[in-house]
Amino acid sequence: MLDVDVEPVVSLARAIVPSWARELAPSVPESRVVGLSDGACVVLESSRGTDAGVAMAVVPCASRLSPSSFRSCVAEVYALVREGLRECGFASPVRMWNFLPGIHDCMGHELDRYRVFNLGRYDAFAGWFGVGGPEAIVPVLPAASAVGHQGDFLVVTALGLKAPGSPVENPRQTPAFAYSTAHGPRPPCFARATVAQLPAGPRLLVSGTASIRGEDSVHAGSLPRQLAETIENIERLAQSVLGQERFELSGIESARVYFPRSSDRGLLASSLSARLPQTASVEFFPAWICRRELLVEIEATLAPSAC
Ligand code: 3EB
Repeated sequence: MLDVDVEPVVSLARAIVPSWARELAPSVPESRVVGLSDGACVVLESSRGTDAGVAMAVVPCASRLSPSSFRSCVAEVYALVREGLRECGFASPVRMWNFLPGIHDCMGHELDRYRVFNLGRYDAFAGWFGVGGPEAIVPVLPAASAVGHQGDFLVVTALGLKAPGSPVENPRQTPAFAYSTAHGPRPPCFARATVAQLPAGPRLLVSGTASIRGEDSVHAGSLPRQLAETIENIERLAQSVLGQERFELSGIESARVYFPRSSDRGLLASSLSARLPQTASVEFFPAWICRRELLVEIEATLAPSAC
């Protein structure tokens, strides 16, 4: 049984996995509480379906942890989520969602909580895939989103399948795992997208995508230009998929739009209804983006176009 105080946090955390992913793993969740090495505790939940599993870790009060404790907490949580997927029988993470408390809070010299998160996530991936550094990590990186929310808890969730996806990078952007130290001492470990075999067929799972060219944020202060840049990034990424299937913007089935300024919602909704297919289900999700200047981040799932 879960502590009564933890239950509301866990129910909030469940909404972080988009409905398309939750529907792939509809079983009643199994939960347990595990202690972390620095005294924090984590609620682990897993659910499964015939083709996929979802694992979720929630760390209540994670915003109270010191930088070194938060770093080791993230690394341990990643290991536990991976173990959760293995136990479900779906060991390959293809898509992850990370929700951080106080994402922009300063935790030390040039280190905000997102950068400390990246240190812990890097430790975890280096541990999962050997000590070979980025070369060993890259072929198996899942697609991801990492945003900031209002709560004080950390949530890390993963969608797992039997087989790994095929990672895709965007020629307009530096791969995130190859960012320079201008964006933190360790880079964010995720693929720009991955092609995963879902029960409905192959799907391009596009990571959170923002107005970044190379590794630099562009169009600071202009939502319309950031939105145009973001869509262009998704379009070029879709066109970069090698292999049997072809992907284009018109194949978007679902999208989630993260935005930090609530007053932008109307403009986002009207601009996107003109750019995205009418059949796409689009969810607007208030959240902070990992860099303060970014005003929008969009993730999406795409079906291949008929060829
Ligand atoms: C970026 O570098 C900034 O850290 O997992 C998008 C998707 C972003 C995932 C992550 C960060 C992450 O593209 C936004």
